[in-house]
Amino acid sequence: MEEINEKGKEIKDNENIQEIVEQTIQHLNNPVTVLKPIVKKYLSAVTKVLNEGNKFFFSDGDAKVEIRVVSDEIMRVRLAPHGVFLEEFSYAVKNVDQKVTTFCLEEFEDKYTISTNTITCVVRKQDFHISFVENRSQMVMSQDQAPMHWEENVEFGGYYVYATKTCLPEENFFGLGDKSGNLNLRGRHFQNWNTDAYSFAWDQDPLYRTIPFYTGVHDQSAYGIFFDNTFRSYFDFGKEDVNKTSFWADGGELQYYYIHGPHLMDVVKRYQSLTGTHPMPPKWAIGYHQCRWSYYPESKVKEIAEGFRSRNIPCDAIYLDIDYMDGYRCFTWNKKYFPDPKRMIKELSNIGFKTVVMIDPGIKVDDNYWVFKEGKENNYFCRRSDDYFMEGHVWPGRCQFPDFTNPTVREWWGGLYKELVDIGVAGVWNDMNEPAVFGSGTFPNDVRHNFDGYRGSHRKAHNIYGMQMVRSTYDGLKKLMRNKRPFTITRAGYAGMQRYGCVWTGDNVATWEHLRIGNIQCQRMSVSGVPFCGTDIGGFSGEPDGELFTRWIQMGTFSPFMRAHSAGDTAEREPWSFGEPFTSINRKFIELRYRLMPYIYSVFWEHHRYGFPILRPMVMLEQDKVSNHYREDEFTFGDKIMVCPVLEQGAISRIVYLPKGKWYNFWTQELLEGEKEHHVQASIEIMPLFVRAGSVIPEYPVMQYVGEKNVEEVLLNIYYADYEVNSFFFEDHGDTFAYEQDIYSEKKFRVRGDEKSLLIEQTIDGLYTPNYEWYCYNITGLPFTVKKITVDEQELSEFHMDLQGNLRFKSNKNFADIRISGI
Ligand code: MIG
Repeated sequence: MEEINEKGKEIKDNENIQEIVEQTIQHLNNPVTVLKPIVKKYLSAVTKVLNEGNKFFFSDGDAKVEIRVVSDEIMRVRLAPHGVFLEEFSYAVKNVDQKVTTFCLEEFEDKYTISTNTITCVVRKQDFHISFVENRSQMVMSQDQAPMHWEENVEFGGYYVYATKTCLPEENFFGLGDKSGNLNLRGRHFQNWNTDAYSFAWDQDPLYRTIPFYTGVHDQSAYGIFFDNTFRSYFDFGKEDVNKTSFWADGGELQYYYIHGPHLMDVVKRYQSLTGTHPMPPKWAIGYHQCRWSYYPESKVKEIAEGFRSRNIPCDAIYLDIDYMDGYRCFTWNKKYFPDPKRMIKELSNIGFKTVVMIDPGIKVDDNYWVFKEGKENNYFCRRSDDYFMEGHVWPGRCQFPDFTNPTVREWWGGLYKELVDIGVAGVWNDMNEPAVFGSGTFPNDVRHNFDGYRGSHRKAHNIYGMQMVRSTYDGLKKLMRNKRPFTITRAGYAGMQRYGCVWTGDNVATWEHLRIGNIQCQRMSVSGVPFCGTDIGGFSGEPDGELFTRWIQMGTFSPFMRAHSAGDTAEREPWSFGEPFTSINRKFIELRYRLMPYIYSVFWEHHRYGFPILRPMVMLEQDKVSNHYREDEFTFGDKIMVCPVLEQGAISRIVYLPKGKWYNFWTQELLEGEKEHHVQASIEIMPLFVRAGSVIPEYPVMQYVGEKNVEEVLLNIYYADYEVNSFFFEDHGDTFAYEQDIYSEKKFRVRGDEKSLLIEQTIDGLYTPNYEWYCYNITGLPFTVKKITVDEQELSEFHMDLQGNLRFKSNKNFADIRISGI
């Protein structure tokens, strides 16, 4: 039999023995080195198959493989090296079993097949190779290059587990969440181990989060693999060997989901159906936020808040970083800086500011500190394998750390927010939850975790720790705030984290390169199931100049999470810190964010309800063109607005590629053809933006914060197209969970134009009625002179063309169809 050693090269049995002998000799000479077995065991021929409902068990006599039909398009593969599967448990997956229409097992001479309506899983008898085939085209989407394999872990028990798939010559890869290099992952190797990566660099790996989900695109078709394993994991996309895509982990089960496309969008939506979507955020959370390490004392916080109001720059939230606490003790206040936090928060709220505070996992070892005392008495802190507490130094000094993988601890921690909620804190920011420890970086491997009753060392719990912390925060706030939507932000996380909070990309740097990195990171997070993401606008460390800051504000206007943040040792970093012309440009873009609020909010709904990503990179818009697999600058926000951030110092124009269809230049209203590149204006007042022809973009009046004004009429910006386009417009309370009971208004617009007319149809769903009565229309690009407008068959007498040549009129918001006809 042939074996494959660590480096993936094939070796014969006797060579293998030779290596073991050599290692043993080395070990005897130097007993300090750990003897690590190098023998990988591979599945051999299939000898048996058994079926139980939607699960199929294949065996080679010893090892077992379970293939489970999750839905018509998703199947799950699990490996048990000696036939015993681990108990079913996942922090990431909400529903393993979805709706399947039919499936069946068939046996052939050389293989077994399990088919649904859409896909077929093929298990080759002779060598246990598993592949997935699309029924319609008979195309092999993903196939084993070697049988699944494993290696015993003599130190901790369990196995190192490996899967190796074929990497096709023209195949490209996307996803994996938190990576800082090119969007396309092909030719690179990655590792997942949540890491506090202060001032991380281009392509530095690993970073803060673990999302072991990737998508592959070849032959114009896409599929995804979700390797649900919380141990340190690795991915190799044709780097080690151009013909192989591999993923493996330092422990746990080899368990992965094959997720079918054929469109990338379908893969991502199906991945979200497994791991969940982001709940609707409170509307203020998608406004502009101002943060710094740290604004203190109280007078400084107020000066900043008032600074926004006096300059008429919209802002919804101000953040308190660690210095608001008493000696960095979580859930306490430094009374010298903040003598009466309740009053301050109230005063901030009077001028439209929400207060968000930071909470870290490290709890100061201090017997006079109630949080420490409660945690200690109840045995809530993590312990080492020899039973001593896990201790490490963080901001407060010597600390112990709650075991957030214990449901009782999560419940306790969630309740600790009571006082903060009572005094009016609106959101919580969880930092340092990789977990980060000064000096050592993180916990040692032997720390024990409850792991929701399934037990594990830190090797297994490390990558999940941050997500369980923000989960506890989110659930706690949700209870304390009754029916109000919590706002939480986390630095670390794992697949499924989107159910509990939004994320920022961590400690970036004020450089042009980091603007580019951030642009890619947000897009990548978006196609990895974590769409509510943003960068520290301006860069956390280092000093941006006015130009860089303004370019970052422009890009940030189209980051799902829009927050400026900076380290304490840098110069002031508010939108007005750089003088003119920057202040005015920054104001104009932040205002644009608020004007587009109803559109942005609707895109969040499309994500929450239907699983669409918020940012969509070019490859997702046009995966059939291989050149798009390498485009990573431009993306759409939702499916209507194309965003082309300016990433170069001194740029006054740039080349943009527009996908299929027709697009209006947002600034000039010029109509441009898609499927080609254009050279467009991009001086400092402009970041190129394009609107898909046929779109309806709802707009609110500029507000200084969400809810400042009653919306009296909604402006509908409609862009003529000579084809049909659908648009969404979602509204609801903006801060409650009533949408779960259908208390919302979901409008669909269908716009269809021809040479002489434009038809706009509206359907309305849901049980919520907005307060305003009127829509105003701003119709761009009509190719004819308007003769007549009818609203639900009634002729409208008042309409006019404005200075830009746009058609303007008003109607009742409940119209069903509007016909504009011309000559
Ligand atoms: O060790 O709380 O990424 O956003 O301002 C640094 C202080 C701790 C790291 C976070 C950053 C935050 C800072 N924190």
